[in-house]
Amino acid sequence: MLLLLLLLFPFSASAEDQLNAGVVSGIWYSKFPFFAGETVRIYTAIQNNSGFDVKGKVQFLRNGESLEETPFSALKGGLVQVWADWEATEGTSNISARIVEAIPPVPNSFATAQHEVFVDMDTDNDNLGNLQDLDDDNDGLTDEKELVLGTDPLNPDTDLDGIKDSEDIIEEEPVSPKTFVSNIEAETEQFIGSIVQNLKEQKKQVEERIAANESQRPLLILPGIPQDAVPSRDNLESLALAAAITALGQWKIILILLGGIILWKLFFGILLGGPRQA
Ligand SMILES: [Ca+2]
Ligand SMILES: [Ca+2]
Ligand SMILES: [Ca+2]
Ligand SMILES: [Ca+2]
Repeated sequence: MLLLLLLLFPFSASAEDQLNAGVVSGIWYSKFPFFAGETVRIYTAIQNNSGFDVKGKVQFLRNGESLEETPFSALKGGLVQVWADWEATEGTSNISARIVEAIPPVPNSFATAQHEVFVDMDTDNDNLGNLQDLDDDNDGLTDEKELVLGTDPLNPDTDLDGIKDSEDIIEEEPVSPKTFVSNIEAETEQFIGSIVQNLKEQKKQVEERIAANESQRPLLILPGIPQDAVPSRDNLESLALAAAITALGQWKIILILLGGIILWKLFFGILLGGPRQA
């Protein structure tokens, strides 16, 4: 590593009035890639090619804001690593390290190293950032499918019922046109069958009711009346009249009617006083 850092060292000679020391051309991390929320260590190194020992601090910055200041002491001719820890945030960050408060002072042109890094989220912690991961929440449904279904691609259990999204969603098998037609036919057949069954039941009930009426007819038979002449059980007035006619006989009716006429004539004759004499 040290040899590599020496190769990276940005300067081998400098003007006599400048201190020949500074950060190497680079920033590196304790792991890569890393994801948002993870704590990573940011490294840089200071090469001191001067004839003096150099002390000071390295200020680590993210997007121009200070993260940490780390003291260092670089012996003449030596190389030291300096680091700071950073809890990575999502997005693009410009990480830089610069020597401050150095004794003796380090030229500004040698004092700074920087690196731009993009930090992705890894929602399901499978070491594959969400940009590359097809199933960010590892619930068995791809992000694309979740967008169609309306579930949350960053939450394996969108409705918080303890069942992951892929098991909550029952995927319907696509229905072929042939199956679709068969289903329609079966449903139509079932519908017509239920209508026919219903009509059969109604017919049976009507027949039972007729049979019940037939069985009750003997109860209504009156003297002299043929069974066929009984119009219905409910028509009691007709039954009573028919029974009376049969019981008296037609000749008795005629006699009664004649008697009635005679009585009528007699009654009106007395009442009116008979024919008047002149
Ligand atoms: Ca992932
Ligand atoms: Ca998913
Ligand atoms: Ca989900
Ligand atoms: Ca669920």
